[in-house]
Amino acid sequence: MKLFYTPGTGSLSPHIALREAGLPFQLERVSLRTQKTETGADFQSINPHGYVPVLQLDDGSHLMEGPVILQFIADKLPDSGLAPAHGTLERYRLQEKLNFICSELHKPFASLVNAAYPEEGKRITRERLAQRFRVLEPTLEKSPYVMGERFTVADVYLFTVLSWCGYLKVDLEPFPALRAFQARILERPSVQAAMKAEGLLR
Ligand SMILES: N[C@@H](CCC(=O)N[C@@H](CS)C(=O)NCC(=O)O)C(=O)O
Repeated sequence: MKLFYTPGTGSLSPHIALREAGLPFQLERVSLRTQKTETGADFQSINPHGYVPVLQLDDGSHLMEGPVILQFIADKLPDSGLAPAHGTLERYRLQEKLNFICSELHKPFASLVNAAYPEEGKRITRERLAQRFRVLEPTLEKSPYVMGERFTVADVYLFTVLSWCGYLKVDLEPFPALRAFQARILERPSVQAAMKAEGLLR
């Protein structure tokens, strides 16, 4: 498998998941600006939407959309516990969390990185994110992970999204449980290794 990634973006979550699962994989860096990969490939021919992550499977086909890629990786190694078994209510709970993180947290951040987006719009986005965090906070006060006592791919996704808060001026100060969660996930060897490989940590 090969992960097309851009350092520090949403592709960090499948990158961490691949390391958590201990699966063999290659990385190919993508410039979102030029839409070229590090080998000179035209990224639009890999994902016509032009966004990461993309996972290239061993048959050469490409899998898109972060929450789906995360579940695919987890299912490669069911014993890892990175996702509950298919068909269980817990699996739907995981999908509920992944969908929430993707649509209610990840996507709003896109407006904060868009230089053309008006400041008033960015202020409203930051307020909306704070509303979402207020609801998430009690969950992480009670339990170490998004799904409770068990570490899953939802945690690597939430960790990745929260890592953008600092430089995009989304205030996590009022959310100590979210900050403790970040610190807890950052300690994992898979997270350290992925962040080092992406040049985000020394
Ligand atoms: N729906 C996609 C969205 C992925 C996404 O927004 N990726 C960002 C990086 S975090 C990106 O590549 N943006 C560049 C672009 O949209 O042109 C997913 O869930 O994987």
